Amino acid sequence: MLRLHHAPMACSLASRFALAEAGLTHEVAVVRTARGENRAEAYLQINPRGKVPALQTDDGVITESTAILPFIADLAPQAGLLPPAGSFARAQAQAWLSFLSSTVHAAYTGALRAEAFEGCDPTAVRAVHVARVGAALQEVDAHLAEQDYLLGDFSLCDLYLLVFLLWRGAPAVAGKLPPLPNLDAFQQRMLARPALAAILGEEMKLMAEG
Ligand SMILES: N[C@@H](CCC(=O)N[C@@H](CS)C(=O)NCC(=O)O)C(=O)O
Repeated sequence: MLRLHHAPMACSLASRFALAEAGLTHEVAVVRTARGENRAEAYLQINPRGKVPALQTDDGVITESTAILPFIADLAPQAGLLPPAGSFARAQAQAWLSFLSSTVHAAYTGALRAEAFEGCDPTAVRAVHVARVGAALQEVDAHLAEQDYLLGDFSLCDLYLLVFLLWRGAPAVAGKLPPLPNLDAFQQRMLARPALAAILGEEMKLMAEG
């Protein structure tokens, strides 16, 4: 049994994409962070940090995208979502997952949730972090000048990247990022994947429900 605890359009969307691309049977449990459901006792029993994603498995709960994503890839090796464990290419994949989590996601957190930085001026916090998002994405954009996907061929790293490209539409960052032509083209390539387009349709409906 695989049950993904996921908030609409949150970073957990990468895990949702990965489960679909892996072809694994799973359930999605929607956690409305906008309604505080992630702070309810029932959810804290699953992830005491009150964050999504959390993946319930037969062996227990896994938290943190950088742990969940490779776990999904390894459950479905036939899907070829990541290079084999122990290979040089796998280490490169892990480097991208770490960069996306610790640099890109962290920068977005400051940009989108500036008010959470207690004792700091939210306008200043937001400006610094929007600049960091832009710089980090420019680095990725330059990487994609020579190749279509982060590792050359499509991989799970691209699913994680896609989430952070979709976040560019958030009011706090929209129109404030530098031009990212290679990432724009990448996003279009990714959205042409039927499984991803179908999930995004569902996500839009969930977002509309609030
Ligand atoms: N390092 C964690 C970060 C998880 C995280 O920050 N999740 C956000 C959604 S993108 C969340 O659950 N926010 C709800 C909250 O903090 O109240 C991961 O990558 O899994």
